Amino acid sequence: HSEEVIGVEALMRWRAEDGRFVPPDRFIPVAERSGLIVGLGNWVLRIALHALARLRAAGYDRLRMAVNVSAVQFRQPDFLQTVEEALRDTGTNPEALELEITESVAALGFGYVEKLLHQLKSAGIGVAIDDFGTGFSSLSYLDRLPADRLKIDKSFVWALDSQQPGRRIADIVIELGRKLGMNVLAEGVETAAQTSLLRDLGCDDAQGYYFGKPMSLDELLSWLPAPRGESQ
Ligand code: G
Ligand code: MN
Repeated sequence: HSEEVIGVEALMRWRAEDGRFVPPDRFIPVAERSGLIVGLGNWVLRIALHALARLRAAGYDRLRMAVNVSAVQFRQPDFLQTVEEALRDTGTNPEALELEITESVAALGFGYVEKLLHQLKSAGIGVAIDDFGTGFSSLSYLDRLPADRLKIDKSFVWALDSQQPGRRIADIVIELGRKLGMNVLAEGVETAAQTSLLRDLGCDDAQGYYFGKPMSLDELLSWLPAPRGESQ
């Protein structure tokens, strides 16, 4: 609503030896199946928190960093400890970190997920439910999970461009998130028309190519408007 940049999402990129990029939807499932995602995910978390420290040092002291977490990482018994260590080692305020999980964590069992989310919340770490609406959602679970943010999957945002039926899901998800007391963020926003529709529907926040394309940290530092200098 204010056009302010509230945060960034860390996105893993892999450039192969021939210089071409291997897309994350190809290498992440392989990393998950092989278990390599655990080490890779921990590395990403640390790189992202170091990047956040650089952003904060440059005056962007309110920015948050969102980091995607695979269900495979989430089910590691030492997951919370790993995150807390990364926060400590990088001197990051836990409130500045938001972990993105998908509905696929439901496969780990409600009790497990609920307990871990409560622990993350007590540690001050934010949690967002990513790609919401595309996975295995159980609404009764959702009501009891202490997540901070619901991220509407981009397919529903893109459907806003079509006629009436396409709009209904985004509308419903926004309403659902609000009623559950969560912040609602739309993913994959590409046009001004989508932005204004989402605003009218009461969506809190948005991300997507319309605002900024994925970029390196150095590109981000020059892309961001000058910090306003008001420290908290
Ligand atoms: O290429 P694209 O920007 O669409 O990739 C974004 C998606 O790729 C994310 O929403 C997420 O699903 C996946 N992804 C990117 N980086 C990471 C990461 O560090 N960890 C995990 N688990 N998934 C990631
Ligand atoms: Mn994400």
